[in-house]
Amino acid sequence: MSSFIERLRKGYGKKLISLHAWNGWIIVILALTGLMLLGGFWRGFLGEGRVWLKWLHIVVGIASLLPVVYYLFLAAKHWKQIKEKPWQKFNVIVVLALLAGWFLSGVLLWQFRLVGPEISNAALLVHDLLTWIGLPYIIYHSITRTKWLKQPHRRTVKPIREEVIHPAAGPQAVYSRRQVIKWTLGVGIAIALGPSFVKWLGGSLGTGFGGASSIDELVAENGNKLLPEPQPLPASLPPMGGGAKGNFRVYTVTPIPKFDNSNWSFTIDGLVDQRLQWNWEQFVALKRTVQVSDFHCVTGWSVYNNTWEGIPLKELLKSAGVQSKARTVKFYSGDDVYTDTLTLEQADMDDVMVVVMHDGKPIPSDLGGPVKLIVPKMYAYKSVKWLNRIELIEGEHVGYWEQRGYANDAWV
Ligand SMILES: Nc1nc2c(c(=O)[nH]1)N[C@H]1C(S)=C(S)[C@@H](COP(=O)(O)O)O[C@H]1N2
Ligand SMILES: [Mo]
Repeated sequence: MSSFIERLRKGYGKKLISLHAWNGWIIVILALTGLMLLGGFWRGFLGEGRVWLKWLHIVVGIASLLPVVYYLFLAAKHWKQIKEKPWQKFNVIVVLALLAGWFLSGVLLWQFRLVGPEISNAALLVHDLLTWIGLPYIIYHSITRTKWLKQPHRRTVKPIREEVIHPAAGPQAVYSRRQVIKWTLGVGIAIALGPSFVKWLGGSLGTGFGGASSIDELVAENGNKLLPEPQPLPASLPPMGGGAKGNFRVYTVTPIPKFDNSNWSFTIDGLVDQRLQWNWEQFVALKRTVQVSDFHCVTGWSVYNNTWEGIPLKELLKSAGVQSKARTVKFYSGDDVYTDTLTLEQADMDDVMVVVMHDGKPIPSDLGGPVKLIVPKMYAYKSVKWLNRIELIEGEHVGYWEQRGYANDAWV
């Protein structure tokens, strides 16, 4: 073992440099794939590619452990070498802490089924938070470390003239210009990323476990115009569950559809005794009930204690009369793309609901309003947004995310 370490330490300088480069590339790949997985824009654009991207992110994430382990062999010597350089020491500690934090929270996210929604939810928060801190830090670090900044003699604009004019102030002038560039960069990165960071922070932490102002924001920006507005039952307002905890991330694979009374309807058809269709005025008049349940997305976030008001799926199916040939309930979204299914047995669960209100307010267009499905015992990709048609079919159908690799039985 010790001879192995000795061999490692030979040519140590070169090794450190290539280690640094490897680590840099790994971080670049993880940052790009991670940001694409996060972004709503890419989510729609990628479709099936998203599943592959997620695997790439996970595999490279695991591989990121290798340079760290390799570094640990060289660490003692490196540490001695930078004894007098507090900033370099600080940098090594920051980078190692970031990598460790990303790695651990990443493993928990990867194993979300094993650890359950509460832990994976926390892991997602940590993973995102580290990204918001770590990425600007690493971008800053990598830019300020380029040769251009480190070796003033390579610059095209040389400080020679300053030296000629103010010989004594020569070296200082070089230093201060470098400082200026660094500061400009730092401030630039902060300005570029700051607002999104604050928004994220507000969404995830500040309001996430207190009031729910960002749901309120989405309600205020509701793109649908459907009248009359549904009137909440007493159990809905004030919400029986005391108000949702957490915030929804707006997920969609299409542009967000907008509805008004002229283009919205709701249909139950297929293998039913009686095909049913409602316009909005008729649909809001249907008898509703209220339930409190949690909403879990398979990517790791959850919203707890939602007070949903709507029509139990069971009741809708009963009123249409399901024929004995039917095996599968197929749900269609008004985005004309997204579909999903439940078996008739699953559709018979009491808490599967076609909802029109959340915490006593209409469901905003961003969150799938005016009407969406909720299946509390399953991951939220079953919760079809902009639900406008239920078809009973004999065979099977593979839903949008199921076609792209998610499990057909989405039990939490
Ligand atoms: N029509 C439609 N429904 C959908 C989706 C979608 O992209 N389109 N995404 C699903 C997924 S994966 C989740 S987590 C939830 C997200 O609901 P939200 O956007 O209201 O937070 O909607 C589900 N229903
Ligand atoms: Mo999801």
